[in-house]
Amino acid sequence: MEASRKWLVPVVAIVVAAVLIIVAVAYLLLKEDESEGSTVVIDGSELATSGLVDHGTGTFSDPYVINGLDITVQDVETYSTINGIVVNEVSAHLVISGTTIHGEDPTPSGQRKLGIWVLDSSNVTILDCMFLDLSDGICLDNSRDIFIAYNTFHNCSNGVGFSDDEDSRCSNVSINGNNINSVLYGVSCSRGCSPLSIDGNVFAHGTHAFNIARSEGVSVTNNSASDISSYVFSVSLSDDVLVAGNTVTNSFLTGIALSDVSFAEVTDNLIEYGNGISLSYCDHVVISENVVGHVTGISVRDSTSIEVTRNNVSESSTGLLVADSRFVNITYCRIWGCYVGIQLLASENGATIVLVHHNDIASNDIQALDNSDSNNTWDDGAGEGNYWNDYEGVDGDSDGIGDTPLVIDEDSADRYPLMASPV
Ligand SMILES: [Ca+2]
Ligand SMILES: [Ca+2]
Repeated sequence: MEASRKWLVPVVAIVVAAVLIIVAVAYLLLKEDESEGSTVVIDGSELATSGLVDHGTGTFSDPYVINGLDITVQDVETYSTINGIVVNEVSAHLVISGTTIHGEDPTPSGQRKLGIWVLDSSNVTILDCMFLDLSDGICLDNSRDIFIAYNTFHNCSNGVGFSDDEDSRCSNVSINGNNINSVLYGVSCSRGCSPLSIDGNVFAHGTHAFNIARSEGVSVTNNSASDISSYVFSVSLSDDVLVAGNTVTNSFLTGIALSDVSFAEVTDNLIEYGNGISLSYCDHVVISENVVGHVTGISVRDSTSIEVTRNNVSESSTGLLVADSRFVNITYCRIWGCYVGIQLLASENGATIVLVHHNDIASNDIQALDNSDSNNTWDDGAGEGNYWNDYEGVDGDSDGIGDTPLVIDEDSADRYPLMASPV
């Protein structure tokens, strides 16, 4: 009896071990099947009981918090898109924080690795996370009320991407205070997000800081970008756009490019080098209080109703270029040390109706060019023009206005050159 019991112990152990292995394998297979290529699935209907929530009740004041995950997005060859985390149909208030998601460098061809895919969800905050070596750090798909703050993105195609799906629309997204480096696009939104706020982010060593299209209510404020190799801030096909308080350094193409944008304000930006600010096919835009220089300072093409005021443009090939545009006012700008100061250009069928007055135009190799017959006016229509530091006339009656016009060419002149700078 004693001997047969001893003999049973290893047999029972082997059977138990075998059962455990079978259960574990079945669990893993089942889990992989459920996740459809995602490492962690956060489904709205099962969020509270998922075991992922650290604390919280899912309300605005006490959101569900998922904290401190460390995820490597695994290769699953049968799937073309693989997610670290998918947030699906979540509407309860949710915070994902302190989580690191790694991809692979380079991403294997034919695969798309997303750090967090937010799908058909709202009230999601992604805070203080790290996204490394991914296709998209975060991909937003048909979601709203999303707050993305204080995260780090490194070596991704898109830091924050938005789905390209034709039916995907996002709204009320804020991207604030993130550190985004070595990415193709810091933020990429081609299908539209209204409104969208991008504030206080640091972009470095990328191809583009962001590219936003088809959006209404875009606010781009207080960001800094350095060592960006192509267009830095680009907004197109959008309405109601504010670009303010941004800094671009050591980037050699266009700093701020607006194309097909209506009702915009570009103000108080500092752009060293490159084509500072470029507008094409825009209307109702104010460009004010910017400091730009070194290739083309500010260019306005094929646009209508544009105010260019109180900008400081220096040491550019062309300081300020206005081409084929109508109803443009250039006032109170300082344009100095450029090859061409102000150039007004009209192609064969393009009317250029520009008012230029109260500017300080100084020490440019060619102070002004105007090929548009007499469609433009180099004064305010009320007896005051611009200050030109090379004006050689005199002010005999001491009214502050030169007594002879400053001649630009045979059909263009400043009739009332100012004797002192108005800015
Ligand atoms: Ca002319
Ligand atoms: Ca006078």
